[in-house]
Amino acid sequence: MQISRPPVAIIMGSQSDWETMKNAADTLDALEIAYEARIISAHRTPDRLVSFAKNARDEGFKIIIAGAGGAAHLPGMAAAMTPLPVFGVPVQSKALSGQDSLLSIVQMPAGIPVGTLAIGRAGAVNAALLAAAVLALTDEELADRLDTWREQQSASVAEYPVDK
Ligand code: RP5
Repeated sequence: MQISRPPVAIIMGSQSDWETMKNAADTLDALEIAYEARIISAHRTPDRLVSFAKNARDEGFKIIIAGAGGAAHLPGMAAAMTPLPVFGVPVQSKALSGQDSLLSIVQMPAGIPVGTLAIGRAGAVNAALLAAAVLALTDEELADRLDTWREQQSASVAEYPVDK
């Protein structure tokens, strides 16, 4: 039987990454985009990674958001094994504040792209928004929801600062 997955997979290297990656999930929720979130460690569960990445497209996923910290090989290794777009989120590490995660994810050799976002929450939110923008190319109702989300964001920014 063919498994039908939601359009977005959010994968992360550890339970400890969920606090960051939940921001991607919350953003997808706000845009009514279905997703599946999974813990897949490039280092601790390599077989799980191979199985996931090699089958992701056939199972129906369209976009992968991959978050990891430290020696963050997960996004790059996933991208090596799937033609789906992979957006990488560097999780803020304790030792090096996420600089290690960022450099591990962003410096992919030519030929295997990972769209790399900012460290931490901003990167997770923006990965979800990029996923939404890609899916909206072929989904007019989602395009409308994304337009509304952006309009609401603009409307929420006060024009003048106030003393607090
Ligand atoms: C990475 O190591 C994970 O993505 C996580 O950010 C980091 C620490 O993992 P844990 O020791 O919390 O499992 O692989």
